[in-house]
Amino acid sequence: MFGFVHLYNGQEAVSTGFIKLLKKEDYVVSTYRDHVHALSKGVPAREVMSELFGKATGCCRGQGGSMHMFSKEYNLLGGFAFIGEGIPVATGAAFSSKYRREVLKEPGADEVTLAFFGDGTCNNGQFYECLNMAALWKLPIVFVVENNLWAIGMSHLRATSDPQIWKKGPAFGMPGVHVDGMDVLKVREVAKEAIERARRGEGPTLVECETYRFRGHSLADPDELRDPAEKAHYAGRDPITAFKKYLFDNKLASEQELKAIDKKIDELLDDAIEFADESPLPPRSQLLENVFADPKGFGIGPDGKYRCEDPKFTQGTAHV
Ligand SMILES: Cc1ncc(C[n+]2csc(CCOP(=O)(O)OP(=O)(O)O)c2C)c(N)n1
Ligand SMILES: [Mg+2]
Repeated sequence: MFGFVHLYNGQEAVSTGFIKLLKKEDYVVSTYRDHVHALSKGVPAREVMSELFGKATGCCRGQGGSMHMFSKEYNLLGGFAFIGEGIPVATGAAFSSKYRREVLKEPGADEVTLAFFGDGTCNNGQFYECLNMAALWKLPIVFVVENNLWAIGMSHLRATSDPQIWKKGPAFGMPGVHVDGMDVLKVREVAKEAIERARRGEGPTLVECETYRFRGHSLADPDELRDPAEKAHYAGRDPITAFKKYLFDNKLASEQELKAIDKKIDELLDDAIEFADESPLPPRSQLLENVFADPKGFGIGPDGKYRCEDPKFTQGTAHV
């Protein structure tokens, strides 16, 4: 993948450690590094790959692209390119669960919402506004900060008054936890406690996961600003390699078993790529669907033709 695709390599333990504990009905809100969150939540690889290819078979029918994965079926509420934008959406989802449970008396409404975002985003106002509301109303939400130490080319240490993000939780009256975000079992332990707490109705938690991105900010970034020694240090802590070692050391899996899993993954990927490659592009008539409540009257209709006969819509003036 080339261009504005923001890879997640190095951060996998965060998505896996948290999302694999969820029920299908629980909500996940992510950023532009959303491909892995989508896969962890259960969105089929074919749909994720097709969305990356901009094809009609993608989870957003090709209209979202890499930064806007969304799935109603799996309660994945995005995929947001604007940083911080997903945090209020997640807070709203958590509010709706609480409202349905406590006001509308829907017994099954015990969903938990996870909001994933980066260290740089913690300097945005929406983060603080939402911590306040979530603590005030004891919302069933976990704020998961993926602190990879960088916001594009800005070092976290140079950009924030207090780099210990977890401390901002107690300032709003909620627990704040720091965890090694490159150790999937440690992440899972912290995640379990925070998710259960939210489900019990005891309110939100802020979790800071210390991690690192192995690639540039996006694949359009030549990644020349970070110190090679820093990159090498974190490469040595690769969460996947570390977990593999844990499995061997504790005799939980054999080399052969892991090779079989690798083979399965390769097959799954090949299938997803082939599927995406062969899928059709979205038709032109889809352009304004899901953008406005009623796309009629904008002059874009069935492919290649104007749907609306009214001259005011066909003379090049937008009447919105
Ligand atoms: C509201 C807004 N302002 C600025 C940008 C440009 N921008 C894109 S990514 C980014 C840095 C985000 O860093 P961080 O939150 O640490 O996430 P990471 O990329 O490290 O996962 C910025 C400033 C944006 N996308 N949205
Ligand atoms: Mg960052």
